[in-house]
Parts: sequence; structure tokens; C-alpha cells
Amino acid sequence: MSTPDVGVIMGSDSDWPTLEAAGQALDEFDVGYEVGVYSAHRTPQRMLDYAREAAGRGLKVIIAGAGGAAHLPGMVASATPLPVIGVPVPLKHLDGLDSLLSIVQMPAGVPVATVSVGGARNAGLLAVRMLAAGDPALQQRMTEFQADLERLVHDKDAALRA
Ligand code: RP5
Repeated sequence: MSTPDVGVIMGSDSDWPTLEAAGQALDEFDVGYEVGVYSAHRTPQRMLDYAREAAGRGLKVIIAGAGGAAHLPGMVASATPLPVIGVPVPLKHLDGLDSLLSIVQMPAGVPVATVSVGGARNAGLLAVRMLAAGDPALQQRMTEFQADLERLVHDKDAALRA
């Protein structure tokens, strides 16, 4: 089986209900992805192996979600040249603020494109945009998606005014 374009990884399978929306967005654009659990704290070597091998295997973008002391996206970004999109997963306490701050506040030189708390759908859409930069057909689909969004707002506006 060939390597898909996107890796959707998370610190625990308990993150999947949040990360699932990234997969759904990728599905909407027929972008292939793989899914896996790689914990920065519980399986550090496995996480590093994944990050170091990702580009060589042919992945192009990594979406990494984690909650609490959410070190997965940053650690993965430190070990791959690929763009990494971080998804802060909200847990029971602190409403995901802990996850957000753990992911967003990266040292200079090691970027993680952080989306909002629970913003996995936008992570998926951002991955599509990154891939579309080198794929005119995919970019056309993104343009159409944006036009649909605009139409939706116009329709809702018209419905409110009616
Ligand atoms: C983090 O710890 C994971 O990303 C998850 O959000 C959180 C809790 O993990 P579990 O205890 O549910 O496995 O590393």
C-alpha cells in the first residue's frame, strides 16, 4: 500500500473523537491519510521513529493532536522537516487552555501551525491547502469549497431577512 499524503497522529486513542474531524475534512477532498497513536511521554522512541521516517516514507503533512501536557506536535516538529499542524485537545480540566499553550508556544526555529482548541476540522482543511499549493486541481476544489461557504452565509442572511 502506498503512503498517504497526511499523517493524523495523536497522543492517545482518547483523542480520536476530537481528531476525527480532521479525517472527515481530508475525506471531503479525497486526500489520503493514515492514523496512529504516538505518545510523547509514554512511547517517546516510537514517536521519534515515526517523525524521523515520515518524510522518507512520502508523507507531506502531519496533523498531531494531544491534550494536557501536549508535547506531541512540538516534539514531532523537532524531528521532521515536514509541516506539522497541532491540534489542542480539550480534556476534563482547564478547557484545553493547557493543551493550547503547550502546543502554541514553540521556540524559534521549530514551528507548529496551531489551530484552535478542538479545531481538528480546520487542521484537516489547512493540510488540504498546504497540499493544494502544489496541486492545481486540489486548489480548484478548495476555491469551490470557499465559494460554497460564502453562498451558505448569503443564504442564511437571506433567510433571516425574509
Ligand atoms: C495526552 O494525555 C493525550 O494526548 C491525551 O489527550 C491525554 C490523556 O490520555 P489518556 O489518559 O486518555 O490515554 O498525552
